[in-house]
Amino acid sequence: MAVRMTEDTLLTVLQNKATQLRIDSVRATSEAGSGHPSSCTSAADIVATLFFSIMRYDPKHPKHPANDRFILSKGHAAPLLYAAWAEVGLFDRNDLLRLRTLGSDLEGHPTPRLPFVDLATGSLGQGLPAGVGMALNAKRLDRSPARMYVLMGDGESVEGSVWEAAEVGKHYALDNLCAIIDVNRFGQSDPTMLQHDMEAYRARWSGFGWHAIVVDGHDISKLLAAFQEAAFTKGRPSIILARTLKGKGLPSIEDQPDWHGKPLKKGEQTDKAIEALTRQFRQSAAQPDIQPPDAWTNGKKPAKAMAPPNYKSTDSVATREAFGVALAHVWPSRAGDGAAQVAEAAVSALGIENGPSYTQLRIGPAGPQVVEVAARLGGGHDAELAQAVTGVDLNGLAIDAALGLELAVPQPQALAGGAVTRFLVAPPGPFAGVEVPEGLEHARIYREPGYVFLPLRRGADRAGAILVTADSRDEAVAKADEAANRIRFLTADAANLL
Ligand SMILES: Cc1ncc(C[n+]2csc(CCOP(=O)(O)OP(=O)(O)O)c2C)c(N)n1
Ligand SMILES: [Mg+2]
Repeated sequence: MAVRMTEDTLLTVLQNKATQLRIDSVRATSEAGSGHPSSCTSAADIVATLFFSIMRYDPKHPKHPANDRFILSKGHAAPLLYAAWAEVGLFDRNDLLRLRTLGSDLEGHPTPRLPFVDLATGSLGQGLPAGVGMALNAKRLDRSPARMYVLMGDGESVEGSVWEAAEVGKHYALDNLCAIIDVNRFGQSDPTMLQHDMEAYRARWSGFGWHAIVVDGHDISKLLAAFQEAAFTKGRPSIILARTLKGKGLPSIEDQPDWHGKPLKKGEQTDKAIEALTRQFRQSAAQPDIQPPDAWTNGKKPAKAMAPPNYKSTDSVATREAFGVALAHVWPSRAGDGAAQVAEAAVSALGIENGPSYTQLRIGPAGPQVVEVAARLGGGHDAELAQAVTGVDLNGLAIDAALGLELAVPQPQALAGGAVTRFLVAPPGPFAGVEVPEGLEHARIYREPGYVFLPLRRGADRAGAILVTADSRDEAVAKADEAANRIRFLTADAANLL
C-alpha cells in the first residue's frame, strides 16, 4: 500500500532529486568536455518536480500511450533530461558519462532514437508547436488523459514559432498542455530582453489567453502548487513562468554571464562544484512516489502502421507537396478498396443503404489518397446535425473507416422514414439576431450578431441549417420549408426599431 509522504518529506525528496540531477549534469558535461551545465542546473528543480511528483507515467515504458509527456524544448539541456531518466531507473547512471561520445545515443541534443524522446530538439522554438500538436492529438483523436509538458528557455521564448503555437494552443482550448519557461535571464551571450521582469512575461502570456502562473523556479513547494493549479485549469493552456538563476547551485557561475555552453574543467573546478552540490543533500530515506498513467483505453484497436512517403530523402520536394503527401499518409485509403467504398462502408454501418457519401481525394505520387471522408444524410453533409438526429458520429466513423480501424457499429436511433437538411438564408445586411421557434432544437445558425450577410451567391453565404425528420422524405421536405419560414432573422436596423 502506498503511504502518502508528509509535505516536508516530499520536499526533501524532491530537493535531493534536483541536487542529484545537477550533479549528474555537471559530471557528464565535464567528462565530455562540452555541453551546457548552467542551462541544466537552472531547470533542475522544475524537472525534478515534474518527474518525481507531478507527471503520471510508467518509468519502465516511456512510450506508454497514456503517459504524460515531457518535451525538452531547450534541447541543449539534454544532460538534465538524461539524468532524470537515469534517476527513474530507465538506464544505468554510468551511461551518462558517455554523453557526446561516438556511438552513444546520449547526444548533445536529444533525438527520438531514445525511447523517451518524442521530438528531436536543439533548434530552439520547436517544442511548443509540437506540444500543441500532441495535446490536440491526445484530446481529439486518442481521447487520452495524458498531459503535455514543454520546457522552454527564456531566450528561446522570443522565437516567432513559440507565439504562433501560443495562438493555436489558446484557440483549441488545450487545457492538457502546460508550458514552462525557465526564466534564468540569460540567453547565449547576453542578458535576455526582459531579464527577470516576470510581470512582463505574465502580461504577454495572459494576453495570448493562457493561464499564466509566475513562480520562483527554485522553490519546489511553489512549483508543486503551480503544476497542480495548471492541471485544474480548464478551457485554456497554462504556462508556468519560473524565475530561476542560470548555473544555480554552481558557485562562481550562478547568475553570471559568459557561462552559456561551457563545461566546468575536469579536475578541481568540477570536483569543487560537486562537493558544493553534495553538501546540499538532506537526510531522507524516503523514495518518490511516481504516479502511474491513468488506466485508459479509447476502445479502438491501433491503426495500421503508416507507410512512409515514397520519395527518397535526397529528392527535392516542394514543402506544400510534401505536406499534402504527409496528410494523405495520415488518412490513407484502404489498398485496392477505393475511397468511395471507405465512405460507403461508414454509411452502411449506420444501416443506411446506398447513402450518398462525400470524399476528398488528393492525387499524390502513390496514387489517390483519402484526405477527408464524410457522409451525406438527407441532402446535407453536416455531421454535427446528423449526429443530433441519429446519435451517431458519422464523421468520426468515416474517419475510423479511412484509418482502417475496426468499426464499432453504433446503434442509430430509428429515423422516422425521412430526413432532410434545409439550409437557411438571411436577408442581406447586418445581422442582429434570430428568432427560432420552439421545437426546432436542431437549428444551427452559422453566424454571430454583427456579421454582415451578403446576397446568396455561394455556399458560404448561407446563414444556417435545420435538420428535420418525418414519416417520409416528402413530408420532411414540407416540414422543413414550413419551419424555415418561421425562423426570423433580424437585421440591425429592424432590431433598432424594437
Ligand atoms: C533556432 C536556434 N537559434 C539559435 C540557437 C543557438 N542557441 C543554442 S542555446 C541558445 C541560447 C538559449 O537561451 P535560453 O533559451 O535562455 O536557454 P538557457 O540555456 O538560458 O536555459 C542559443 C541561441 C539554436 N539552438 N536554435
Ligand atoms: Mg535563458
